[in-house]
Amino acid sequence: MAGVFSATNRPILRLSTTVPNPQEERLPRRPDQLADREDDPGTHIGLATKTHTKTQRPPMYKVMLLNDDYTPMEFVVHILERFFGLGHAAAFEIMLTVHKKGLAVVGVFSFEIAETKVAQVMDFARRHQHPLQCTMEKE
Ligand code: TYC
Repeated sequence: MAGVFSATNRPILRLSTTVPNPQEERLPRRPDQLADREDDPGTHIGLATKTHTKTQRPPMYKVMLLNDDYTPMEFVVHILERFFGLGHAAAFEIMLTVHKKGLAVVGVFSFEIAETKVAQVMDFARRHQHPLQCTMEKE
């Protein structure tokens, strides 16, 4: 099968093409297919076609928080609750993962949403004079 596939074998790139279909070409035509040109009534028969429609999924972006030695833990928890809609327990857990491992993915979004989250976090941290870093990366 043609196309581009992800590791899970789900199609990630689908193409839309219209190609002649020899099987359909031999089928009887519907009346509306016999004459399809206003200036040449009854003389033009259209080529039967089969359309292969393949859909393309938009790329997704991981938003990550990076650890540092200065930003207070409660501030990071607050960011995760406020901008990523996490409950307190989940926010605390992710904050601890960042603290221990150096970084963690806090969500996966479309490009525009990811860009907005990064900007919101960076702006909020800067306004509170914390060096917290938030970045995004194509999945
Ligand atoms: N390491 C920070 C501290 O000990 C806490 C922290 C966690 C900072 C996550 C940034 O993304 C971060 N106060």
